[in-house]
Amino acid sequence: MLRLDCLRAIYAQLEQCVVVTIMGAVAAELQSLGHRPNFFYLQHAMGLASSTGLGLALSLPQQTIVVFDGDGSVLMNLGTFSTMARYRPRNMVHIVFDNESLLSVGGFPTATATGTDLARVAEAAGVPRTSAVATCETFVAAVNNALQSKELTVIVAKVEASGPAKYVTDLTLLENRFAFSRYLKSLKT
Ligand SMILES: Cc1ncc(C[n+]2csc(CCOP(=O)(O)OP(=O)(O)O)c2C)c(N)n1
Repeated sequence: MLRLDCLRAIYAQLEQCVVVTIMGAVAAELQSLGHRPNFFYLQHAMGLASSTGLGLALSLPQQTIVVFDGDGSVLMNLGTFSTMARYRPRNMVHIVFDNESLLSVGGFPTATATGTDLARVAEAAGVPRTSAVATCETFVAAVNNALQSKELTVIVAKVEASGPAKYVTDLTLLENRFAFSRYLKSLKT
């Protein structure tokens, strides 16, 4: 399964959500489908996309927050699942694209390549809804279920370790940050 195909399959639904991604390949892929003011590509702070999403979910309870993460990033901040489960926002879907590697910086293998199961880690941390998917159809179904369930959900999607040739977006962090901030302020909360 290709991450780009997954993103393409749910892209239309993201219009109604507040979206945070990690830096690198996934940010470039999402932006290649078309940037929207409700998309924030978190740069540099590896591992903290879900923490950013959690803060947004708690402060914007009327919005649905979707976080696109990577296995390497989650492994740098594994405690995030416990913190998410502790606060248990009903409006947050955390999608981890697990390509078993640090693709954006050369493709070094991560611990998910040798047995760490992030969906089970999330479940053991107390996240109420978790799923592991490996096909585009099951991915779309899992996302639709999560959006309808109104319950904190972690979806771990096994994807191929391949992505765009260029991993940079053509938006600078500051430009994205200010536009996203204005978008958030425009929301009726
Ligand atoms: C604290 C920190 N360490 C290292 C980096 C460099 N870095 C940027 S992207 C990345 C890999 C991210 O891996 P993963 O989350 O699995 O996503 P993928 O690149 O595979 O899509 C690394 C190590 C960083 N930005 N911040």
